[in-house]
This record gives sequence, structure tokens and C-alpha cells, in this order.
Amino acid sequence: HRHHHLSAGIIGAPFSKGQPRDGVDRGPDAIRAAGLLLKLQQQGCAVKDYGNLEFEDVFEDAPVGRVKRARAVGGANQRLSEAVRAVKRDGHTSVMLGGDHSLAIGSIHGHAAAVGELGVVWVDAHADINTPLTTPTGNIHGQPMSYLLRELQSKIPVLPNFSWIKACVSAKDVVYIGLRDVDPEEHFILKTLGVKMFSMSQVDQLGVAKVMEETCDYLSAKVKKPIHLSYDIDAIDPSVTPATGTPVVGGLTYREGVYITEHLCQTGLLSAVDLVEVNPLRGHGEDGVTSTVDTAVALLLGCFGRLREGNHSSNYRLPEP
Ligand code: Z70
Ligand code: MN
Ligand code: MN
Ligand code: MN
Repeated sequence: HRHHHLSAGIIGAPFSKGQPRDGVDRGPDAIRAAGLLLKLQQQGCAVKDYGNLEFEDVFEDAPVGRVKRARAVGGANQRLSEAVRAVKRDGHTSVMLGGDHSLAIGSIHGHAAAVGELGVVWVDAHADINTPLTTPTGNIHGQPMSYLLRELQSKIPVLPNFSWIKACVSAKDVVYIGLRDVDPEEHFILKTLGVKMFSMSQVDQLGVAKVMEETCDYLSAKVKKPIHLSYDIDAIDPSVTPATGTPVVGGLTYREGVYITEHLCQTGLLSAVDLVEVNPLRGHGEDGVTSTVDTAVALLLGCFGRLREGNHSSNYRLPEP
């Protein structure tokens, strides 16, 4: 299987207002500084860096019910949606570097606007499916899936700067992997809608290879739709990726995390990727940040054809003596 046809369109989204901690807006530059672009190019991937999005300052952004900073989050995601749509129009696999996970609203919305129906693989310790009325924290990074799922729209109240959002994903087209910190209200939603999920228990039970085989069989059962991978770095165990806002013990190993990306790349259906919640101001010191950022890069390289067995380009010839 050759991968020279792959091209990445990279969008930096330095946005943190879907959650309360400073630093997650530094994720895109930290991931670039770890050599993402050069490493992608070295493995034969064409790369276009669209740079970092600039988000308007919002001066009056009082909570709406429980929901915090709705105007800022709504506006940022509208901008991101347009950017992802443009990257897809240009023919690239979209790579959105976050920023917090509220950015999945705009990323998935723009991807769906460009290509139509999607399969979504959501790799995360958390389900991020609270509605504005169930959220225990008010943080929108714990809610993005609720705005995107058609089946939940009757439960979503009007929010400022959210009126542009069109729910564009069906519950049957979503697979969760890595869950281990799910609120009761979220668990009710997942079970009521029958959302496919592989919690950490199922990863333990089945192994990651079986989880990925079942994930791809499930998403491609009827028609092969483009896949959107939304990867929260906190899915990986905090012993490996501590530099994130809400680390949760008992996560995916580095190897399991990378295997997910290798497998999805091999389907040939991977059409957009989010890599979110890398926070270089968290984690315990420089080593924790380096380990987190290097893991994020390894996950992205896996999305673009890197195999741990090694790779070579199709036109390589052994040197003649
Ligand atoms: C909780 C909420 C969350 C990430 C925390 C937490 C959600 N369920 N997501 N950290 N990345 O606030 O809704
Ligand atoms: Mn998340
Ligand atoms: Mn998470
Ligand atoms: Mn391929």
C-alpha cells in the first residue's frame, strides 16, 4: 500500500475557551516545533500549512445558563468550520491542531459541509456529549458531540453564536474508543442513542486490534463514508501524555494509541483528523511536555502512513556497486 497520494492540510487552532485552563492554545505551535511538518514530508506526505487561525476577542461573554463562554466558542468554531471546508476543497486530509476539544464542533461541521455524511471515531477518556442542560461544569469541551448529533437537537437550547451550527452526524455513525470518565447523564445519552463505544474495559477485554477491526466493520457496514478522527490526547495514559488539562489514570498505552492511527490510515478513508487538548503548560516539567508533544506527533505520523515496521518509497532502488 503506497501513501505518496496522501496530503495533509494543517490548521492551527490556538483556542482555549472551551475549558478553564491556560496553555492549551499553545498546542499547535508546540506540535509544529516538535517537527511535525518535516517528519510528514520525510515520510512522503505532501504538506500545506494553513497557519494558525486568529479568533476575535469577545468582551462580553457571560454564562448562558450553565454554559461558559458560548459566544467565544461559537464564533471560533464558525471560523474553524470555514477553514476545514477550504482545506477539504483543496483536496487535503484536514489536520486540526487544538486547542481544546470544543473545536470538534467546527472541525466536524466543516468536514461534513465539504464531503457529506461522515463516520466519526472519537478517541478520548471522556464522551464530550453533555448537553448545555446536563453539563456539570459548563465547559463546552465536554459538550461538542451534543451539538453535532441529529438525535439530540431537540435537547439543545438556543445559544449566542451557535445558530450557524447544523447537526450533521448520526448516532449510528459514531464510535468512541478509550472512555473511562463518563458522567451519568452522558452514559444515559450514549445508551439511549445506542452509540457504539469501546471503553477502556473493552480495550482490555478485546485488545486494540479487535477494537479497530470492529470499529471499521461497524462504520463501513453499509457504505464507506469518509472518516473523521477526533483524537483527544487525554485518551492516552497520563504516564505518557501528562501535559493535558484533565488527565485520567488507566488510559491507552503509547502502542495502543499509535495502533489506532495506523489502522485508520490503512482503511484509506481517513479524511480529517483533530489532535486536541495538548497543553504545554501542564504536565510535570519539561519531560512530561516533551513526551506529550512527541506522542501527538507520532499519532499524526501514524495517520499519514507511518508504520512501525518501517516504510520505503515505491521508487526506491538499491544502489549499484
Ligand atoms: C466533563 C464535563 C472533559 C476533557 C474534561 C469533563 C469533560 N464530562 N473533557 N476534559 N478533555 O465537563 O462535561
Ligand atoms: Mn475530549
Ligand atoms: Mn478528554
Ligand atoms: Mn493509503
